[in-house]
Amino acid sequence: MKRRKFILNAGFSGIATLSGLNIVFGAKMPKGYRILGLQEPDPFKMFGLDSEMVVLNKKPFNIEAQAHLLDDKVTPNSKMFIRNNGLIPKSIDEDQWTLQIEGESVKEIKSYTLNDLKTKFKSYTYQLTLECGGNGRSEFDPPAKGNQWTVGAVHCAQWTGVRLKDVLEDSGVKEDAVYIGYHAKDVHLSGDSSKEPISRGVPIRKAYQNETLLAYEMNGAPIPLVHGFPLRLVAGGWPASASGKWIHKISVRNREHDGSKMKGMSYRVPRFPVSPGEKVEEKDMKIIESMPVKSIITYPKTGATFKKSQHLHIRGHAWAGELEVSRMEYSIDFGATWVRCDLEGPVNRLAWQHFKADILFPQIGYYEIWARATDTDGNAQPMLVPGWNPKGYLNNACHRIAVKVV
Ligand SMILES: Nc1nc2c(c(=O)[nH]1)N[C@H]1C(S)=C(S)[C@@H](COP(=O)(O)O)O[C@H]1N2
Ligand SMILES: [Mo]
Repeated sequence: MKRRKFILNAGFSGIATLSGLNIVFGAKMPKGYRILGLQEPDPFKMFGLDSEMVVLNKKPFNIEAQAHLLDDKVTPNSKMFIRNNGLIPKSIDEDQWTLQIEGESVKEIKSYTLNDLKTKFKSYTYQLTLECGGNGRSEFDPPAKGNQWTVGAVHCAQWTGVRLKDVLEDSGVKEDAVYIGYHAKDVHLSGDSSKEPISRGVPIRKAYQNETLLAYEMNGAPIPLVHGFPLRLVAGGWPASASGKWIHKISVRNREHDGSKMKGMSYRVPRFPVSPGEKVEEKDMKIIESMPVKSIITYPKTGATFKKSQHLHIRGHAWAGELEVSRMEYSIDFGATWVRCDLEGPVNRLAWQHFKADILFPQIGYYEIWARATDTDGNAQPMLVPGWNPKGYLNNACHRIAVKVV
């Protein structure tokens, strides 16, 4: 792909040009007409999205799923939410791509081509849950700025690549290493190439987990451009912001990584509970690590109608950051009583788990089905929106759907 810039010029001559190219019948264009070459590209076509995906923002692209779209056990590309902080890199040459391991705490700076990674190290495939830290933000009151995600900023795709720890070991990591930070090829919204849209990372202990991958495949094929082609860090169970797309450098740090969106209020929550709307100082904020326990009902679609005589088979997924989900329940009486669902174990650590249940409704009418997951530490999802925080992160309130029984 070649970097192109569309610039429309209509000089004194009255001759319209697009990027220096003469628009031959430009003088005949209806007044105020926006030529195709300048129109927004269609994200549905560009990213091959399911027609029911919801676009929250076009610059940068932020697109979410709806609960019923997430029904597959492995999320297909067409139903994966998209979260960009900057502009998708345009010119990527896979053959020229390198990953450099650098930083104060690396013994030797090393550079790997994609082919080096693929041939020198053992590859692994895991299904990994990635949820945006701001998933559910739209429910906070007072509202928090940022993408107003509802429930659809989560996916669990299959990632193939090499273990970050194997590559770090190969480069040689010094004893004082505490953190790694990623550097990526996306472009800052300002167009300023000296600024990085995002450069986050994880502590060494997370970097060294078996499931923390430098991935080059997603769902059995090269990673789609929008999800990080040709190389992505994948750190399942943590806010997805830790999983850098389009990465070309990993810095091994002797202190907490201080890249773009690591400091200030970004991807941080208060160290202690605060009241809604309260001003919180930066020093009282801490970095989000493992994501909290959560679940989603993916069948039926909210609003569906069923016959009273019919058993309703509900299903969905549950996940719990670094932990597992140990219990899954549903309620049809607004949480007065809870009934156990069937819950499967994860296919591998950090993958979401599937649940199902059979419901027979006592009488006709309107119902809400609420779902509640509990993790292996005994933490259950709250029924209502949990701890308000300035940036609107970590809303793991119970998901609910409406059904009519006739
Ligand atoms: N380079 C880069 N990596 C990135 C981002 C980004 O903007 N640039 N966004 C992060 C955030 S905030 C999220 S939630 C996930 C979204 O991943 P997805 O678009 O593949 O769903 O990517 C993360 N990795
Ligand atoms: Mo995110």
